[in-house]
Amino acid sequence: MKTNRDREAKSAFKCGFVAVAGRPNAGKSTLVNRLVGEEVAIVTPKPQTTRNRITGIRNDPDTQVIFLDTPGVIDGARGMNAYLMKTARAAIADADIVVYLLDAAAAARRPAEADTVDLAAAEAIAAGGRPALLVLNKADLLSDKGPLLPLTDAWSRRGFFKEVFPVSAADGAGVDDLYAAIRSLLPAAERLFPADQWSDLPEKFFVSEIIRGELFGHLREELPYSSAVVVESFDETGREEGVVRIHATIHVEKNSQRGIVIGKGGAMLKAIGISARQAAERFLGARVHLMLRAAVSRNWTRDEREMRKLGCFDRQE
Ligand SMILES: Nc1nc2c(ncn2[C@@H]2O[C@H](COP(=O)(O)OP(=O)(O)OP(=O)(O)O)[C@@H](O)[C@H]2O)c(=O)[nH]1
Ligand SMILES: [Mg+2]
Repeated sequence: MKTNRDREAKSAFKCGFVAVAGRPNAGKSTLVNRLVGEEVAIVTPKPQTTRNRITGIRNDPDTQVIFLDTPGVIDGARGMNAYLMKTARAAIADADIVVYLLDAAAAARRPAEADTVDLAAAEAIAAGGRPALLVLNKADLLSDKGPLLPLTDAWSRRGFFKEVFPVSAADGAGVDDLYAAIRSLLPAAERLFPADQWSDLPEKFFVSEIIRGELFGHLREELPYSSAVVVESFDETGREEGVVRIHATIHVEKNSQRGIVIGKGGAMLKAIGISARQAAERFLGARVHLMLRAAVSRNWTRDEREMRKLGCFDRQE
């Protein structure tokens, strides 16, 4: 039999979707990882790292929040850029709450009117009618916190956002206050996912992202942007004995790029494979046999069909 207290706890339960948006490199994935407490999204010092909508689920006794990490908001309407924008827009449209991130350290260096992409994005988010919060991220980089005040004032006056939060996703400062505000705005609803689940994406997806993360670490300049990783097989039959066997392919756009990925005598591919295997082992909690190869899918970033094949598709499609 249910007691009154059980019923109360049930009716007080809150659950909803929170889209985390902002320009490339603002720290969206870092913030989502911190809020969820798991590394759901790869973080790199380079812009346009996140390609897919990535979900990270935070479970508390009275709340379940499904965070949607999104690709950075950018200008430009072709190929990969158009795809990234579409993915971000779709996540915002599906969310109950939008959290918009600004790199506060960068914003403090320029007049607020210069943030045309941010202004346009904020306007669009406000027009969508969902409650929205502004996060001034990377506050730790401002040794003098002085510039935070005028920045907060300027954005508060514009009226796009319900509240403004100075935060450091990197060291966690201000994140609890932000989370409390998110929680207060969530609708009352039952949980959508089991309480021990922290993403709805398959392990296979995370392994391909782990490998892609290593490409950013090992390859220079544009090469990671020309690369996609496909996990061809994920064999768990040995999982009981603690072994997972994975075949994955790194796709690049040209022969010359494939040469760089493979490296002299295969040295680069080997180095990428070793770090990716170690990271995958930590993630899966099992030994991993990783077979990695490199292939050319000519100009795949300019061809929508190829992009889909290589993992760039909106999950709503
Ligand atoms: N100092 C500092 N660095 C941060 C903070 N948050 C993120 N970073 C760094 O900023 C860089 C970009 O972080 P990401 O989390 O990958 O940014 P993102 O917005 O997801 O980027 P895209 O996916 O490329 O759009 C990384 O080098 C992070 O370590 C912060 O609060 N303080
Ligand atoms: Mg990201």
